[in-house]
Amino acid sequence: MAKISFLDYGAGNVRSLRNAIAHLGYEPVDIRRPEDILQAERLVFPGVGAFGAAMQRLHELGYVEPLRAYLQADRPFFGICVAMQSLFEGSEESPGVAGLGVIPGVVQRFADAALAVPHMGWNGVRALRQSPLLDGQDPAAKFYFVHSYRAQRDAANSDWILAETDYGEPFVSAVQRGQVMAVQFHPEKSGAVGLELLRRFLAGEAARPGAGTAAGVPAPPMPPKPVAAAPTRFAKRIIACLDVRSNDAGDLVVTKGDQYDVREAGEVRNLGKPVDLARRYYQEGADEITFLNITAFRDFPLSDQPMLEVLRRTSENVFVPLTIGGGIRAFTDADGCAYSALDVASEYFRSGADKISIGSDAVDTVEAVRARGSGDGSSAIEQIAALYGNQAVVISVDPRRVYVASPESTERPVIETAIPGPNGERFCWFQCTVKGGREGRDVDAVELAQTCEALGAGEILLNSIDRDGTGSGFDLELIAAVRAAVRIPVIASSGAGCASHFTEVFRHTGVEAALAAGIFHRREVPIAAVKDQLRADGIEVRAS
Ligand code: 1PR
Repeated sequence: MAKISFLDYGAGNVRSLRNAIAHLGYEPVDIRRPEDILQAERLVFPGVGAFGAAMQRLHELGYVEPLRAYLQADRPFFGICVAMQSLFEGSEESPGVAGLGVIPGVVQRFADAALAVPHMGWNGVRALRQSPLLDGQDPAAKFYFVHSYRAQRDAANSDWILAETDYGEPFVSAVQRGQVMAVQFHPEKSGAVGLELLRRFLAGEAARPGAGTAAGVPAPPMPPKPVAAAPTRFAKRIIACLDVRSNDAGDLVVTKGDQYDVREAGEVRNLGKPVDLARRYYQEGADEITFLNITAFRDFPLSDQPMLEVLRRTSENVFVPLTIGGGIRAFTDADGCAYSALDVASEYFRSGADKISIGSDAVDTVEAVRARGSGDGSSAIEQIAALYGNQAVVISVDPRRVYVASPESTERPVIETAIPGPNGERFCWFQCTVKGGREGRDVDAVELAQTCEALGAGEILLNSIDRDGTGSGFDLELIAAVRAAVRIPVIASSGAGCASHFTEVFRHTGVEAALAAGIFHRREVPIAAVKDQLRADGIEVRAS
């Protein structure tokens, strides 16, 4: 079995890729010194975070020249996401920073202003020619992408381009020449189809012997493969959410609020064990799993080791994106030891999270920005996005309707609502809360979303205290207002009671994802039934 060398430059969550390689029966050995690169038999290079940070790290480690030599020698190489982009000459994301320059072209930001950026979610891959890496893949298969920049095919690089994907425009989703290959998506987060593609590389089955070399010797002409001309279709995401807390016996359990009240007959509702439920939802076809540590606002999450252990164990067997929220902000523990939000988030990433979600601290940040007039780089959002990338930062919003008799009754932006208030009020605004809905603030959901987007957040998880656990459907007016106000992806949350509620929220608001908890935990509506309904209603979803 070939030795797998692993190039981890320490910028993000590569634990999942290590787990995927181990799950496939291989043991990755870390590159520790530049000379390890040229001795590698088979090299896997995951790229996370910004292009410039990746290239800077490679230079600091002295890896750039050995890597160029390895690639020029057409040695087995598999790059992922930013690592694929690093093969090009450069990227608009980091002007003036040179890439490895093996492939002609400059990576650019998505241009289509109508699309949510980052391109975050499941999309197809259209092979432009035959290759053992992709041959035989189900043309309907979808892979998990999360990136804001993309490479495009042109005359100078076309012999490198193996596959394209459509997102407003076609972009490069896989490159290959000889033994050198790389993909824009994350195979370690793309379920069974991603694991199979990774397995082919690890097993030495992903390239035809003598099929050309990275050194520029053109591959022998391949018999033209009838290219599936159908455009790839971006899927809506169905996310399973696990609200987690300790019960009165001190066990970490999955619970569920009814308008954020998680107690029933005085007891914390216990709906199961986090690791078991997460694995079940992965097997049932969830496109993402979100854990929310719902009492972390008062308990210090890093002392809450069971939550980190939940992440470590879940990431060993769940190969779709994991988000963790709860307690991500600066803390001083009982011993007076101070931790930054970045310290807390980094611990979550090291334990296997792909994204972190910030709730209460985001509201504090918006109030500070409003008072100061702008961001100053000190917020958790700015610090975590700068190191781990925008796509790693989700903002969890806990809004509730505040009804007013007229728009003049408040300074906050109101909507005229089709759902009258308790006294027949026809206007309301969406008040943000902190500490799990326990404390209302003078911030509305649209302002919070826009300010956090401007600070670098990559996604909005939009809950609704009014709809949470009710099964009465999503708060479409709230969701439509936030969706229209930002360009980053929005996840609709709270209130799902049946499969058609998902069709309703996608059709009415255009959000990229919808999340549910209660109907999945209580086994009332399987994830597959939601996807079947959406497919029947003409909405693109990933096959479960
Ligand atoms: O403020 O950064 O420490 O983060 C706390 C996190 O915990 C936030 O994401 C907040 O939304 C969440 N949270 C805090 N208290 C509760 C509670 O329920 N008492 N969970 C809570 C909020 C919202 C969703 C829920 C959907 C779908 N839960 O997670 O799963 O509403 O539910 P449904 O499909 O059953 O209707 P911080």
